[in-house]
Amino acid sequence: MNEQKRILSSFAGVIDSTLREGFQFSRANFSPAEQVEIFHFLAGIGVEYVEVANPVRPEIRGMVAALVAARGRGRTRVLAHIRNHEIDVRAAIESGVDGVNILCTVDAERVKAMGKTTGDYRAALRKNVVLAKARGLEVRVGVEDFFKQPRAESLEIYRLAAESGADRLALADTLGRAMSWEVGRRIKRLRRTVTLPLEVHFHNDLGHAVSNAFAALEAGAGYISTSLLGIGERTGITPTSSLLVNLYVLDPGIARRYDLGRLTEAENYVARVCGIEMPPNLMTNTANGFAHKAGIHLDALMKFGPGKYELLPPDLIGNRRSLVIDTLLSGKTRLLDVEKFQEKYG
Ligand code: HCA
Ligand code: CU
Repeated sequence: MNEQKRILSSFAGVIDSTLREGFQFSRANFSPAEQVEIFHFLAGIGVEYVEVANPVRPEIRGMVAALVAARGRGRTRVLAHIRNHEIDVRAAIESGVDGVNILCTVDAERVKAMGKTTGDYRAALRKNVVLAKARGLEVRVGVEDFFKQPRAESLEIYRLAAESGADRLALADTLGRAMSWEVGRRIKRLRRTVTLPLEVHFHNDLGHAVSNAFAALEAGAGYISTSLLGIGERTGITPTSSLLVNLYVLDPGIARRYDLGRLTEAENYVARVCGIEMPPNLMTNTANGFAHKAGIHLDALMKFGPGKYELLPPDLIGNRRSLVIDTLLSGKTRLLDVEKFQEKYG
């Protein structure tokens, strides 16, 4: 099997965390109505899961309840992101979410600061997974900062989680420091001992959040954690639009599974409510995602059509093309040419 086929056969779904990781973006202060609106965008796109913050916090509880109500009978399931604490599991059960994403640490210092031994922490995990499963929740168990933690400790968490009935395991590149070759190597190795579906979460501090997601898929991970615009702590994570557009480029059939046409509106909405400009490096940017300016580009577009310099038709993701003329760089292309072009290609 080649890389492309391997990626497509491992890909299992999107776990969008705009309402959890994205909420941790310095400029995100979503109101309850905005949260529900974001949920509707995500459900409209068709992501499999929406991750929300921890309902153990009273200020979060109402928001989670509103999102559970918004979910209705749709296919998008709601997951609460919680710690390995029984009170968190109980709050999640009460909140009506479909599942829990339990985040574990294997950092001895962090466990000690909780006043626990590693043994206590592991025993709690076993109990928490069993409790959540007994109450009908889907359970994911993840390890924070996986790439810098002792391998044996993470494996022990995964082993325990699997044995206790977890449905999915996860690893996070919390500091965004993993290189794609390391991601591929570590996940392939992990797949030899771990059989449950794997979810991955990559931060973008070094600019690898998208390519690491694909290295992970190629190595056998199934679920990718994303957020609209890629917002999150610091520089954020893999953008939902980038993940889906990449999948589309690998296999246009992905457009039957997700409504890609809503990506532009969804990401522009999130930018607006965060009070920020759209990032210029996303294809969902309406000013430049499909803007053609250099003479060579414009000229080729006029002669051969948009395919020469567009990976995909802009309207596929709900965006539009713009032709930038009358600049120092735009060469011979004139308004008349643009009008003719538009008549032909829209
Ligand atoms: C954080 C936690 C997390 C958790 C990811 C996950 C991370 O630091 O806020 O549960 O998969 O990056 O480790 O977002
Ligand atoms: Cu994170």
